[in-house]
Amino acid sequence: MRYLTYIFPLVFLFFTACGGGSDNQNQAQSSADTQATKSQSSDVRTINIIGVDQMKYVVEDENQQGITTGAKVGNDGMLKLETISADPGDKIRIQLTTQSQLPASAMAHNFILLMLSADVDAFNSAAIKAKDNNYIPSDMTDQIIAHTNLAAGGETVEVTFTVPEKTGDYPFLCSFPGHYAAGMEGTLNVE
Ligand SMILES: [Cu+2]
Repeated sequence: MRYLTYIFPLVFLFFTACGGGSDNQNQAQSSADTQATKSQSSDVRTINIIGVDQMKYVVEDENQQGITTGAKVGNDGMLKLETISADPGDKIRIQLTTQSQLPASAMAHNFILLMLSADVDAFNSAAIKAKDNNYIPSDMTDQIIAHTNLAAGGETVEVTFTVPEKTGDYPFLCSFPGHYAAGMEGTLNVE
């Protein structure tokens, strides 16, 4: 009987090794996605973003639904995230991972989505002084639609929100000091 312990992992290995090529896997994945969309109208679209030491939001997969990208950042071929497009009422989950070897005090990122009417420069200036509140200015929270916590190197944070009904270009930024000025920002285009 004790040999079963060794046989089961081998059987697993066998099936894994016989799995189809990556094309087949992608097809299976996309059809699974379609089915999920059909069966659940309240589906949440997840967008994976990486925060890098160059103080930019970048993406590993530029083919994620509804995003546009710009210049290459760093040597890993990752592209700067420029915009996220969404329909009013969409549910979006932002997952932000920080890639850094630096300590949290020197390098961390967040994702803050502001109202259409927000003054981004003023918000950012206030945020820099709000270190004790993780760079969220407590007297300007009425300008925030959604935000993550800070993610230090190796950490992932996320926030899920419903896209506003009013169309327009909503600004988002990282409020860690210096990052917005360095280009860690973009827009959510609601159309
Ligand atoms: Cu940042």
